Amino acid sequence: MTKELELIGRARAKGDSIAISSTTGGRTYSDLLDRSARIASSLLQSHDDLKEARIAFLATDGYDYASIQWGIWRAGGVVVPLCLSAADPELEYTLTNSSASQVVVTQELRSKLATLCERLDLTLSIAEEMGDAPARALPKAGIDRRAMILYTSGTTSKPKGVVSTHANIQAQIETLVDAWEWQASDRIPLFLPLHHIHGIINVLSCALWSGATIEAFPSFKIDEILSRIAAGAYTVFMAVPTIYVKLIQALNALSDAEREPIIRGFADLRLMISGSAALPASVHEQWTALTGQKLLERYGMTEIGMALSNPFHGERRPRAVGQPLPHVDVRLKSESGEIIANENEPGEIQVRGPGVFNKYWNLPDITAESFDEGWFRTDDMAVIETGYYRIMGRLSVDIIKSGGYKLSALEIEATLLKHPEIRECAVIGMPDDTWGEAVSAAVVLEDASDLGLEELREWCRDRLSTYKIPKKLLILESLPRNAMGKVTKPPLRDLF
Ligand code: MLC
Ligand code: AMP
Repeated sequence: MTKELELIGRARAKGDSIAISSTTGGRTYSDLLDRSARIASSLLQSHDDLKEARIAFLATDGYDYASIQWGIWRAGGVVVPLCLSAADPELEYTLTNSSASQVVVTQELRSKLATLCERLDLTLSIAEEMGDAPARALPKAGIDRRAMILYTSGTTSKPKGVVSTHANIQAQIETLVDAWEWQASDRIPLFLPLHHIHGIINVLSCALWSGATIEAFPSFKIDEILSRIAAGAYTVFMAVPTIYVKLIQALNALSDAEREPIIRGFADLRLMISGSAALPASVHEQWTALTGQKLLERYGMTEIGMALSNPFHGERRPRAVGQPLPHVDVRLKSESGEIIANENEPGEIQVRGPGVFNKYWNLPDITAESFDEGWFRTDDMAVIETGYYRIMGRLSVDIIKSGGYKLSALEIEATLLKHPEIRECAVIGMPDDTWGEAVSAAVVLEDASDLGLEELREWCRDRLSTYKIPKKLLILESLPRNAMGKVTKPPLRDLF
């Protein structure tokens, strides 16, 4: 079926309401429609339809970001959002792996991509210069068309491109709008990175779908956000556990008089959500003690959107992620391959439903292995306890969750091994009160080396995103190995 995307159609009905306010001022839904149509016309040039061409883009400002994202969609392209803190080799990998046909960037970020695009012979368009293209008729593609590729780290050393269709995205949005009772009167701050679904779907897209208002920050600017909380600027707040830890630390550092209006602001919100990593029960409880708010914890993944959620109405239980969201089927499968029918028996979470992604980009075998009779295998273990799912951890030691980012130990190891003074290495996530897990590297150095943590971190800066750079370094004579000679990671935990 070919008709206008529902996200766009819904925006038309919102006209002059403020969609996104940011440092550049308040922009209405009409502004967003107008600018994205111009960007789409500019991308199309003489073509009728981008026909799923991959267009990579990078923007700090929320309004720029949404205009470019909608512009690519309205021209019939697939969005490939880039990571703001990525290093050059990571950007190059994303651009080449997705075979992006062009890149859109805002003026302020031009220098981050100009040399790379020139080397890769990719057209680099500046968003601010795309407004003068003559308006063209825009294609109306079906919602089964592919819409987005997000890169996610996994048990392969290089990130995989998760391809979602418009129908997948729409299903992911609708389930949350329904479950969390999004309203046009909602106001939400957006400070999460916009190359992952938490920021893209749960915040940006759900808000725009609902006709709500977003206040966009270029990153997590804690002082500015706290002062807006005190001013009663929002109704809904969504963040990763690390952010709640940082908020607790910040509130505890204030005097009673400074803290009081902020606490009142938090207490007045209609909904506060945590997700993307396990929320420790202690953080959940401290937050309630400080603000009176019961955080709603939910569980999701790039490949599936959100799957499990504590209820909007009803008990929000610490350490639990609630029950399947509307239109999402969830089952647990035991190690021996049985579907678990009882409470208190752990198994792998498997998910089915319209929000589940289309495929991994150019990886047919890995895509096939990721499904079990049509159910997506998450690699996360869970158990049902008195009606609620509780996440127990991941099947793989090579996946690290730090600050809400999913990282591959294998990817970081492959980079560290390029260091001329590192002979061998093994990367693990060590428990960390603020970050959930901290990237930690055990290395065997070449004989004459006296490499230290700071020098290694500096070397990593041109090669890895900030959050992948090891926080801890352990120098060993040799790595622990099993009888087959394979490095065994669990014993390393006791050595850090
Ligand atoms: C940054 N730093 C880290 C780090 N990240 N140190 C250890 N571990 C990490 N992960 C260090 C930096 O090197 C720097 O150190 C200092 O912290 C400040 O860096 P920053 O980048 O300015 O930090 P900050 O802005 O405070 O970032 C923290 C954060 C950010 C929590 C706001 O990490 C963030 O936005 N995380 C959200 C990620 C996310 O959206 N994930 C969702 C994925 S989707 P120095 O020494 O230089 O000062 C998904 C599905 C689902 O998971 O279910 O949602
Ligand atoms: P990503 O691949 O970045 O989308 O991250 C998805 C992963 O984050 C999941 O597979 C889980 O391991 C983890 N995750 C998301 N939400 C939660 C949660 N509430 N509790 C524990 N882990 C979570």
